[in-house]
Amino acid sequence: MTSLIPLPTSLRLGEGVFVLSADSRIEADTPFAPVAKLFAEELRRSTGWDLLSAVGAARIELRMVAELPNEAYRLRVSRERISIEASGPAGAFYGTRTLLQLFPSAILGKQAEVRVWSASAVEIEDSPRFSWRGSHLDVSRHFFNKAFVLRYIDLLALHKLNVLHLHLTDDQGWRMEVRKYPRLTEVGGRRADTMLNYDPEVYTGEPHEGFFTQADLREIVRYAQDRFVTVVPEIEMPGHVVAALAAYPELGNGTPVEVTPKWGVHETVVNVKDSTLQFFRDVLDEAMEIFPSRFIHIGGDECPKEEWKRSEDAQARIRELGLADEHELQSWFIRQMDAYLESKGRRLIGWSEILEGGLAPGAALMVWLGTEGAVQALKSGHDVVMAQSSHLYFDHVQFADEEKPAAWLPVKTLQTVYGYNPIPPDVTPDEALRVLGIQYQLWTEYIRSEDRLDYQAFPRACAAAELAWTKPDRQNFADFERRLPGHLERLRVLGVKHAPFHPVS
Ligand code: TNX
Repeated sequence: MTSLIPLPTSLRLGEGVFVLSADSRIEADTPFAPVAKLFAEELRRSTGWDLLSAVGAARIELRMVAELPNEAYRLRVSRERISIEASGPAGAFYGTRTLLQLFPSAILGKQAEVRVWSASAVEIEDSPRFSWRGSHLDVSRHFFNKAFVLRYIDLLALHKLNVLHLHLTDDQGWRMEVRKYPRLTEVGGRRADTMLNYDPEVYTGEPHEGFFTQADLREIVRYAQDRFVTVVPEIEMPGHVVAALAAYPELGNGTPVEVTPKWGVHETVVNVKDSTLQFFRDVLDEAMEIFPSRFIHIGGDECPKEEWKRSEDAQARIRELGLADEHELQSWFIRQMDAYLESKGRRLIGWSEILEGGLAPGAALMVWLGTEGAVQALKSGHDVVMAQSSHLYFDHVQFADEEKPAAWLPVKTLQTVYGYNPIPPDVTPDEALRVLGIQYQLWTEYIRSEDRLDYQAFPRACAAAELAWTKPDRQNFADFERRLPGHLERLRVLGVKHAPFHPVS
């Protein structure tokens, strides 16, 4: 019995097993050499063998075949050999991810004591359902360091997830070094205190700080690239900017602020002066230098309009541009960024609220609110990523009887997640093709430690991975539950402190 997660498109069990030994040799067609090298390094960590230079007859072959779709692979395991076929390196890499799951789970560990490394004979054909298979990670509310992010990227790759959306800036902390504006991290990267859970009266009394240098971010990007994960940076604007304003008050509307210890939506937003737009273009320039991602996330959510209603400058801007109101002003702001990113060959993506006052022409929508916005965007020809809080917010608790950081915090069980239908109602099959994929969110207001992050993420991320990768006709929650214990064993080998699993079927 295999316990593959996510489940492949088709799987046929064969006869016997392939036994890996010190003289099993990994051979790859030239374009797949980097994938083979990475895979050999992984195997060396657990088995102690260097299979790239082995000379034996039993082979693991990575072969290029032109006709398979991008990211697809074919994996055949027989007694004599293993072959992975793909048309490109991503597919070859996913073949190796599946192969890892066919060996005993200790293959994922270090210097394992296992003596016989065998994989059942199988024939697998596989390709993904969606091209955007994402995880969001909020490093602003609580900072998670480079080593942790690298480990997290490996976990994403094991699940065939391929987007890491890094939420780098927010009211409570700015976490990306910007050379032109050093105070963003010097001042904006530290807060004096932290709200405990969601009680505005209760604080931890502890400062919180941290940021990524540009060198850190480049290393993260490279590490992710090797594992076919695209890192999408998010620079929040025009709201969720308190940390930036603490560093550069001239970006604001006159109210002095400090990096806030409080969660929730803050009234403080940026002003709409030319110099402020230029500030964001400068920041985006540095982000684009570091992140090759086609999509750049500009936030755009939860931007209260009170300050703009009171601001002379904002009102003058509205008159000068002939806009109806502050919502159109927000839309205008986002359009400026859309045009800028487009002029650099990139594309803007933003949260649901960038629909307010009209979606910028090239923008893609990341849907966290209801499906109406998704439908509207799809019908007007925009791409969407489904990231709805109703199913995919993993900061929400997993069990009804769990202690909650805030009484109102909803429950998202494993079954809730698995039951998510990312295709909004009332769209045509053609429109549905513009659903790029799904993404789960790890907002970190209440996630203060690495162990807690593991706990909130897993095993729900396993369910999300299956939603993102496996075709709907192959999805079945009872079958997923049957495969999960074997998969959790792998996560334990990797040191993941996942939440408990209580099967319901
Ligand atoms: C809403 S979702 C937010 C975040 C919070 C999250 C908590 C979104 C685009 N904005 O700022 O962290 O809820 O669940």
